[in-house]
Formats: sequence, structure tokens, C-alpha cells
Amino acid sequence: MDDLPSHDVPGSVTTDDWALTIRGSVRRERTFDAADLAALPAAAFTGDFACEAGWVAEGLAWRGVRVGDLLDRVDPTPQTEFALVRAMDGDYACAFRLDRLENAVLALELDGEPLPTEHGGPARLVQPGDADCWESVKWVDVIELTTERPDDTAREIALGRVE
Ligand SMILES: Nc1nc2c(c(=O)[nH]1)N[C@H]1C(S)=C(S)[C@@H](COP(=O)(O)O)O[C@H]1N2
Ligand SMILES: [Mo]
Repeated sequence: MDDLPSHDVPGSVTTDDWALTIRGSVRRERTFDAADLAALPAAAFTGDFACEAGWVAEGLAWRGVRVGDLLDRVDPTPQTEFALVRAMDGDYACAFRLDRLENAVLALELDGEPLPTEHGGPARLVQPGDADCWESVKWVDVIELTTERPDDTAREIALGRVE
């Protein structure tokens, strides 16, 4: 594979006792720890990752769980149409339509190893199809389901770095 460029790990990223919480417009809010996720069916795909800034990392093998499998377990209310995927680095968050997020993978491994913290470990959102680079949220810790499109920051933060 071509390596992903390494970016700094912000100080607010903590991987000890990490868990993912899914909350908002759901009937059964839940927190999944690493063991809970490991017990779910695995989802994997290999693809290239291209950043808006102009670089491409080829042939990355991601493995984790399909987000749709997680959402099934929290029972979203029928009015739920969107989600905000939040990260541990401050205000970074990305909004998705639910039908699109369902097909994304919450990656826990890259190229057969636990996902390195430098690349978003313990958990990073990855999209098997076309996506913008900022939609691949690193250090995911909360998914908030909503009925209206939530405001987000990811695109602005990412493009602010590209200029
Ligand atoms: N939480 C979080 N996720 C993020 C970002 C970020 O700043 N914070 N940057 C995004 C952008 S613009 C890119 S190109 C990739 C970079 O991934 P890498 O650091 O593994 O190369 O992460 C994406 N996910
Ligand atoms: Mo990017």
C-alpha cells in the first residue's frame, strides 16, 4: 500500500477506555466498547483514499463494522434522517444522511493491524464508495441521530487547511 500521510494526533484524543456512544433520536441509546464491536459481524473493503489537498493513498484494507449494523441496535425513531459523527479532536464533526451513513464502515483495523492512532484509531469512519476526504472522520466517539440536518464543521476545518 501507499502510506497515508501522517498528521499530528491532537492532545484531546484519548484511546484508553475508548467507547462509542450512539444517542439522539433513538429508542435505545447505547455505548459500545471495543469488545462489543469485536463481537459484531465484520465488514471489510479495500480502496484508495484521496485528499482534497491532492494526495492519494492506494490500496488501503479497512476492516470494522458496518454502521448500519450499529444503527439497527439503537432503534432510531421513524423520523430520523440524519446523523452527526463526532470526533475526539474538539469540534470536528460531519453530518450525513442516514441512508448514506448506513453503508459506511466504522474501521477498527487497517491492513490487518489495529488502526493506528495517527490514522484515527481506535475507530475511523470510512466510505466504500465516493466520499470527500473530510467525511472519513478519525477518532470517532459519538454518533448523534437527528430528524433535521445538523450543522457540522468537518468540511470547513479540512478546507481551511488546504486553503
Ligand atoms: N477527526 C478528524 N477526522 C479527520 C480529519 C480531522 O482533522 N479530524 N481530517 C480529515 C481529512 S481532511 C483527511 S485528508 C484525513 C486524513 O487522514 P490521515 O491523517 O490518516 O492521513 O482525515 C480526515 N478525518
Ligand atoms: Mo483532506
